[in-house]
Amino acid sequence: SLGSDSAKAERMFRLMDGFLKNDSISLQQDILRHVEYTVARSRFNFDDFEAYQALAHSVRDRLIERSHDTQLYFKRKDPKRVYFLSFEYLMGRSLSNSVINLGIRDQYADALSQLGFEFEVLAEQEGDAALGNGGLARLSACQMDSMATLDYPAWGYGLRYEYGLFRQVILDGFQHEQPDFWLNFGNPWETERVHVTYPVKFYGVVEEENLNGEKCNVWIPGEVVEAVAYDNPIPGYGTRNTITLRLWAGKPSDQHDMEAYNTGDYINAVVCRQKAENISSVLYPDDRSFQGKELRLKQQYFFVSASIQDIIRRFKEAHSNFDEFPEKVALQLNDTHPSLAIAEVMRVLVDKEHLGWNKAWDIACKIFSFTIHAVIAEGLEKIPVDLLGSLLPRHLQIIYEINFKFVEELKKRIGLDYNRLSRMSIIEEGAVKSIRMANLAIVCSHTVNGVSKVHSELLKAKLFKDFYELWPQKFQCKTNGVTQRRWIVVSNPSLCALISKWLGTEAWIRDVDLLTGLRAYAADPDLQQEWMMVKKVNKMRLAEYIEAMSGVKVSLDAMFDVQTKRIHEYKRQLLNILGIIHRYDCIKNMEKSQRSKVVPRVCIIGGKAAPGYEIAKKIIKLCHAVAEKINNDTDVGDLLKLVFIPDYNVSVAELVIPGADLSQHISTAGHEASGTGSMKFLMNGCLLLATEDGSTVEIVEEIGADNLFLFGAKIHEVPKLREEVSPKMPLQCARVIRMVRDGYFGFKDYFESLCDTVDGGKDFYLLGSDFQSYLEAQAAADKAFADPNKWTQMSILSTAGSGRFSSDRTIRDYAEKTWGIEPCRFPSDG
Ligand code: GL9
Repeated sequence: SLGSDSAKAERMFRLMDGFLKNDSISLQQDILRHVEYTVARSRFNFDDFEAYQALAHSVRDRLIERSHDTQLYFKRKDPKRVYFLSFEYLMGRSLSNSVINLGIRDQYADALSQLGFEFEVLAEQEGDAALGNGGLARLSACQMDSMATLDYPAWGYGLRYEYGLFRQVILDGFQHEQPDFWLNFGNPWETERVHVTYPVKFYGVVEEENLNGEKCNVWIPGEVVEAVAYDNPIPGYGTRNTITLRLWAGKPSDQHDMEAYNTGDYINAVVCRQKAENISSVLYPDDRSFQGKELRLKQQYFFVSASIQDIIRRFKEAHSNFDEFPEKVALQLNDTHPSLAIAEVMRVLVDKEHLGWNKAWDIACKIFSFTIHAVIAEGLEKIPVDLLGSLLPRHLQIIYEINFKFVEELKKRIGLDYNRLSRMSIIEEGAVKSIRMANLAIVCSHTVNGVSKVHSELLKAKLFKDFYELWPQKFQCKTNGVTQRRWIVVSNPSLCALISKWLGTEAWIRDVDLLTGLRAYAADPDLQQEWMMVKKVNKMRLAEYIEAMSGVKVSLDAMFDVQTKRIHEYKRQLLNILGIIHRYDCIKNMEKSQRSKVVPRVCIIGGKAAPGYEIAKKIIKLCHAVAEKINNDTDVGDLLKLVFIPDYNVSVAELVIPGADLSQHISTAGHEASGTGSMKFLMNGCLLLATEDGSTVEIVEEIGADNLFLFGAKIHEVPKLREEVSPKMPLQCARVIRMVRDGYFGFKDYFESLCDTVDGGKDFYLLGSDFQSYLEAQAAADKAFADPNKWTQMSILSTAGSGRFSSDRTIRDYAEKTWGIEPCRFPSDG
């Protein structure tokens, strides 16, 4: 009958089937409809930004439809799902990536041009979603793209910060931070799910109660904040699958309002509402340095609690027995930030589901896996016990209990080796008693992953040696990767077309190993010609940007030499700048007749310094001071330019990376866990100048040491070099530091402490001892660049060897070896 559910569904299906069409006229109508009814501008009068908004909404419609289909399909198939918990995501812009993954970029470009707009121009209207600091956060974004593309039943969970990573503004060469209120003009990509909300509790006390003769713990909170879900669709490429990144925002809890009504304090109730929203309001801009701040801990728990409630709700919709939980759920901890999830899962299973400790622990140990992104112990989070105890009293009890049982077990295994027991304990005794979040994560996780081969080895040999000896089987390696969809297809369309032309297929966009097919043509003069043309076009685009940002005109014949990443002493932007001063000094002291032999360079540096990181800020200032001197020296002209690109972020990277000839990844060996920027440059045929650190070691394995410029101390040599009482300071290095100290670039006093880090007797990051070898690598790069065919061949071989560094490979590895999940592909090819 007409009233039956299935008939209704059938009718609705027919009404909506083919509702969204992708031919040019339909797309034009669709965009205009959104101009008129969503953006509420007249279709006869709207500007580029409004056109972007309408366009974005039209794309969003298509994403929503696919995401519904995907979720319904997952629900029907009920596969094991992976839940990716990350505190940070650097998604960047969504428009181009979405239409490319949907496979309708050209159709949209055509429709827009019929309306008198240019796709590229509208795409520039979009601001970045910068809900993260750096490598770790961008990695999460790349991995989401791969999970969607490879059809894995996955969810991403995170926080919807209202203020993303600060905007970097340079005044007089100094970094200033400005708030990034990125939601100011609305965000067409997200959907607020007003009905997907969960209460998150804080503070209060734990009371023991009697439940059917059994003791149980009841947490009576002092504050409750509501978490509301914002869903961001992540479309896969070449599949209809579209997964969800669910970000939580703080919302006032109605419960609280009720209390206020009772007490009659209306004004205070309203003020409280505001306070709740603050939880998710701002991203902490300090990468890697942990300071036990209460708000940060609150954010972590807020995010974890809402996510776990959501995951358990979804599980319970289809299952009633928690024995099945590990067959249906994998929880991935992206670094220590979400590791409170362990205590939270235990709390829910024990206190709310009344499972009994051992059973609950058994389940927890089967679902968690942990990836660590740090190299040194100082990078690991420690939460002061007092702080945790006041904010989350029940969780502190649970962590103590976990630790007690773990240490008891451990004593049985290793005896009473108190040094080792105290090193491995989840609780650190000391001036400030704290919880070692990494230890908690390792104890509970079935798998602990490093992010490159050398990093994984370091974890086993140093950072977590004790744990490795106890549980060798837990430790694995998942070398990072980046998505070729964003880093070639979106950001370098001409290279994308060239690759597809020579491989005779676009299949490499999903099956990246096919890139090795380029090796066969690396010496082909025709490919080399076309390859050089593509690079030239990208350099032109970058040169225009540089001129617009800094007023510096650069020559396209020069080698574009790029170092863009967060500013850190260990990443050694200072080594780069000292090398540039040396180059400048050499040119100045050269016979005029010799200058024609110099390979011209444009040195490009970009990156943000954490607001409280003084030395990093001085490095930025030094870069500007040196640039000022060099760029205004007519004696030097086009032989050398130095530019700092302000406010480096994902969309700036999309412009910079394709235009780079050479890029620098020059961390002191043993300090970069992986590094992922290098992989993006590699994909774009940029040659690397690098130390044998992090993932570079594997890049060398893949493309061969002849195709990049390696230098510097190796990981095993570093400790010894550090021990040398007064580190070798080569004359050339001493000389350039002297120039800075003497005020050659001004700001003499200001740079003093910066110079001290190198020649103050410590030189912890070994700039001095690596200097000579750095200059040699630079000279080798110059020499190679002077031979364009040779250079181009190396460039082609770089791209050809970049396939192993696709996040598709990383994610497949995780799915098979860590999460135990399988693809679940919506049956359609559209
Ligand atoms: C990092 C490592 O330092 C990088 O070497 C690594 O490539 C990425 C991704 O695994 O993770 N760990 C870390 O804390 N950050 C990293 O980049 N920092 C930021 O994300 C700012």
